[in-house]
Order: sequence, then C-alpha cells, then structure tokens
Amino acid sequence: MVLSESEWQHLLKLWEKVEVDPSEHGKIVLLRLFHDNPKTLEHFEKFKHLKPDELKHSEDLKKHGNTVFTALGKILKKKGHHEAELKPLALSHATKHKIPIQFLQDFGSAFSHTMAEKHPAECGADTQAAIKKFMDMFCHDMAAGYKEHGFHG
Ligand code: 6CQ
Repeated sequence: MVLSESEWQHLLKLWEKVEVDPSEHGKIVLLRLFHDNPKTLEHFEKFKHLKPDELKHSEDLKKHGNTVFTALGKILKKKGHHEAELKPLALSHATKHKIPIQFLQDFGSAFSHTMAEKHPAECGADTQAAIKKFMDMFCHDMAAGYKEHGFHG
C-alpha cells in the first residue's frame, strides 16, 4: 500500500485546491457521508437531531468540516510518515467516539466522489487511484491503532 512519489504529487496538487476553502469542502463531504450512510450521523451529538435543511445550513457543520480536513491535510503532507498524527486520532476514534473502520472507508468514498465532482481537472484516473490508495493506507493504519486499544470496530 505504499504510494509512489508521483501519486503523492497528484494528491498534494489536489490538496492545493482543497486548502482554498477547507470548511466548504469538508461540509460537502460530510453531507454526502451522512446522506449515503445515515448511521454515521448518529455519532454526532450536535447534528443527529437536525432536520436535513438545518444540517445543510449549520455553521457547526462547516466547523466540523474544517476540523476533519485540517487533520487530513496534515496527515497527507507527511507522505506516509504519519504515525504521530494518527496515534491520537486512533485513540479518540476507537475509545471515545467508537467509529467503526467501515465508516472511515465510507468517509473515503464520500471524499473521493466529492473531489471528482468539484475538481475534475485535478482528479483524473491517476489521482482517483491515488486517493483510494491513500485512504486504504489511512484505514489500515487506523485499524492497527484501534487494535492496540482493544477496539475491533
Ligand atoms: C471527524 C469526522 C468528521 C467531522 C469531524 C470529525 C466527519 O462534536 C465532536 O466533538 C465530534 C467528535 C468526533 C466524532 C463523533 C470526531 C472528532 N470525529 C467523530 C466521528 Fe472524526 N475524523 C475522521 C477522519 C477521517 C479521515 C479524520 C481525519 C477525523 C478527525 N470521525 C468521525 C466519524 C463518524 C462516522 C468518521 C468517519 C470520522 C473520521 N475527528 C474528530 C477528527 C478530529 C481531528 C477530531 C477532533 C479531535 C479528536 O480526536 O476527537
């Protein structure tokens, strides 16, 4: 699951577009995730009681979008050397938020679809394959961290 230098470069180029507005990108990915897999929404105390229209216009959703995309950007920029960044995330998502690995994979699909839609020029077949590899690596390493904490989600 090692990415080549050219795959990392595709991802970093795409990320330049994301960084123009991480909150908006994050919000679109989250709305897609909640729509495609409503069970993911139940983990968010702040959002689970909102009606679809309230969710769409929630300022908190943008803040959460920013949180998740800022964290993801930091991980991406480590080009695979992300142990220090993943450790606290694996701990919190295993023991506090209790998020199954399947949901992390669902997040990866929502992320990949959103990128292809929003940035078709930067998201050709090579970049899409690189996103998939990156998210597979992320999920694999999170699963290893989960096991250390006795969570087999
Ligand atoms: C996460 C995920 C999304 C948006 C924001 C965060 C989609 O209100 C709160 O305090 C939220 C506590 C929290 C919950 C319920 C939280 C904190 N996450 C979840 C649930 Fe994570 N998260 C995910 C990532 C995958 C790429 C990354 C980088 C990340 C980062 N998280 C979920 C969830 C439920 C279905 C998924 C798929 C998911 C994935 N998440 C939280 C973070 C960060 C940096 C934080 C705050 C610090 C911490 O570790 O608690």
